[in-house]
Amino acid sequence: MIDYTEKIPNNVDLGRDRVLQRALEHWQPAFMGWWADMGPNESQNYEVYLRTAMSVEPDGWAKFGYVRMPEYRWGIFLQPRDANREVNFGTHKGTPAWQDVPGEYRSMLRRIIVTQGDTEPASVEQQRMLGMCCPSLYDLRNIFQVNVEEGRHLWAMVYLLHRYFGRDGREEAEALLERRSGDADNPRILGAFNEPTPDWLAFYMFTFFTDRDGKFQLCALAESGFDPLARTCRFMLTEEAHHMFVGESGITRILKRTCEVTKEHKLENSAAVRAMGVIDLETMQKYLNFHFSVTIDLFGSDASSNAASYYTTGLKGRYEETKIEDDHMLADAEYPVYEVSSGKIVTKNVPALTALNERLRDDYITEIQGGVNRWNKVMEDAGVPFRLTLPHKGFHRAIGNFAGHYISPEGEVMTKDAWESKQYDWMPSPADHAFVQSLMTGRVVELGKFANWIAPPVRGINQQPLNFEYVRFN
Ligand code: BYC
Ligand code: FE
Ligand code: FE
Repeated sequence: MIDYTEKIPNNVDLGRDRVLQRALEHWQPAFMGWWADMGPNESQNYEVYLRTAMSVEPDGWAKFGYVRMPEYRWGIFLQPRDANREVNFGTHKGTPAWQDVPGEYRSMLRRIIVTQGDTEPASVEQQRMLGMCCPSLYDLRNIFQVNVEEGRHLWAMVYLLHRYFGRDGREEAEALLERRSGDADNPRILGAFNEPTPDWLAFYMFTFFTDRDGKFQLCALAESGFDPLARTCRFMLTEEAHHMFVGESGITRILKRTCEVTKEHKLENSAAVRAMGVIDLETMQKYLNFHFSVTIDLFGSDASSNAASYYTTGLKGRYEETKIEDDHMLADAEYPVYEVSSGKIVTKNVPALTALNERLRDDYITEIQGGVNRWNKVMEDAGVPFRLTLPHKGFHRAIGNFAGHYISPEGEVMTKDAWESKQYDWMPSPADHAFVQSLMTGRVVELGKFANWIAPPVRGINQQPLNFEYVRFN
């Protein structure tokens, strides 16, 4: 008999909750089976220098030490409760925050939690082969850190399903371990989580762009009137910062290396850059275009009655809801959305309530633009004229008002044929993927060594040196 309170660090008084313990006794072995099948490939015996959340205190949520990943302690942590917290928006604004699921919103709430939960194991599945071609031990440790924490985020949602949703919650928790990223018959719920993450450039782009969708969605759910969801998401956000750091700094390091080699050898075109075994900036732009476009689809339709209901019912707020100065009801407010009309992109004001997905997407894009500006500093400092840009919001969209339209990165409305004939100027072609893959055929694991195509980071993890043994292979 496993002692789950011992095995699962938690601040939910797990030891006294018999119903929850019984539910976890069934789910935990299934999770371990899923990790063995779908977690990082061939990693079961590695000892990895990981941080583990042991409590929600500032000194407790990042304990560092060597861990075999199957023995990682996936804990259940909620931000401590504020007894005075209220529902801060929608028709229940001003009433005490719910400690239990409001019966009339049960299925809506379950669906939000399932959608959030589904993305977490999906990303682990997408990344599972990348350890085999890591550019350094430092990077290998970072991807494993991201993977175990996404596993913990799955635990966080499964806790809510088990604790608050009874039998159908348990069924949903099982289904979260059964869907598979990219599977033809039983795929993950949201589009971007069924795309392959075939190489480390894609991984860094994913953690910069797609984990940041995670941040914005978690921020919106951290405003929820359902207090256990809000507190769970608040704590998840502490881990999300590192995932986005891995992505942003990973891209920064690739750009830095490419600029160094370009300047040193006075290279004049991307073929010459590639010949030196580093990634040309045109390819960086194509990857950016792809990851940006599939990620902004994750925010849902520009006009969504689901989003309106989530808000009026008090289940899902806006980004930084309580810092916004308005009525928090959006009774008469409007918000501009784009639309394609007679071959042109036009804006149109719609009720702000239905445009909440679009608003969150816009908040997200503002933050993304800041990151792209920081990347461009690398080229500026190196004296390389190339600059990365975000494509138009309508480029390569499958969800919302732009779906079914063919928009160039500059925002022109095109015919399908014209767009398709240009798509590999804008997004990675099979040949581009093959080139990136050719740089990543084996792993770089000598202490302190980094692959040729990426610069070392500025500093190590937890003040360890760059030549620290971040992973022991055994
Ligand atoms: N792909 O009314 P609409 C993270 C569906 S990432 C496929 O606009 P709604 C992480 C939609 O479900 C954060 N289907 O949708 C990152 C709906 O289906 P039904 C994840 C899509 O509900 C990295 C229909 O289309 N968390 O944590 O307003 C690593 C109509 O759409 C997509 C959340 O997403 C799509 N992209 O908005 C690890 C938060 N988009 O009703 C982790 C919870 C829409 O026709 N989810 N559809 O069956 C939500 O709040 C909402 O479900 C969404 C969609 C914002 C995603
Ligand atoms: Fe996550
Ligand atoms: Fe994440």
